[in-house]
Amino acid sequence: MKIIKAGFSGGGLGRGDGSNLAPDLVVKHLESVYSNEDQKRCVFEIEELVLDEKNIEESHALIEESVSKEDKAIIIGGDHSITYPAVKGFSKNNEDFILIIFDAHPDLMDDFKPPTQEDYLKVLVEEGVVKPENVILVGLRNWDAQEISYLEKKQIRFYTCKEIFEKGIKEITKEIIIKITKPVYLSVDVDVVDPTEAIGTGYLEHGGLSSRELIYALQKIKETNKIGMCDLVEINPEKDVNEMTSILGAKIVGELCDF
Ligand SMILES: [Mn+2]
Repeated sequence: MKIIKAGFSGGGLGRGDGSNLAPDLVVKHLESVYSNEDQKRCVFEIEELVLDEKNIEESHALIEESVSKEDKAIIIGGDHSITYPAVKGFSKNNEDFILIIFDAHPDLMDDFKPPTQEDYLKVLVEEGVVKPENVILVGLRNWDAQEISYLEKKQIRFYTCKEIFEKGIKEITKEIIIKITKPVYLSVDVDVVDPTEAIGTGYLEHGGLSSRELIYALQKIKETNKIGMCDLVEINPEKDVNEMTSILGAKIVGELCDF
């Protein structure tokens, strides 16, 4: 599996500072991932992007170009703003696709220019890169009023942690898989996981998924053979304890390594 290291935190509005260090640490811990739970040996080919923290436009353009050249890859960020150029790059090769995002937040604040971690999804929808009916958000539990009204206005499907708790992750995963009729771009913001397991991130939101629930959902989505591209974002080594969140990141990448 191709790994694209996109250690960029310049779209993190200051709170993402440190997330640029995540790719090195996640890749370091991949050395301890021998085979995943599907007994697949994980072999990685690493590409490192040289990105300028002070130049969002240029860095995003490099990410977009790099992603557009790949059929399949796992992109390790970086703050969530990198999903903006990565999805744009993916959309060049996939006219119609589904965007599945695991995140505690919808990232639908009013447009900043250029896109940041708080509004990248709104910009993708507003620019028509992804159709709102093709977006699925999983794990939401903190949002601004304007984000709630935008979700309603655009009729974007979302699963809150409350709904996931009520129905159980197996049922929710089944509902998601039924909707997978096209290629998938999968984005995983590590803050979807509860801070007890993923403390190394910018926005701590209690009441999150367990790592097992996330991994189960990812494994099942992988089994559809529809994933084209995925990213893992918002791991912040500067806020981490004993590199635990980076180790979780390596676990996630390992489980996804054979899509
Ligand atoms: Mn988030």
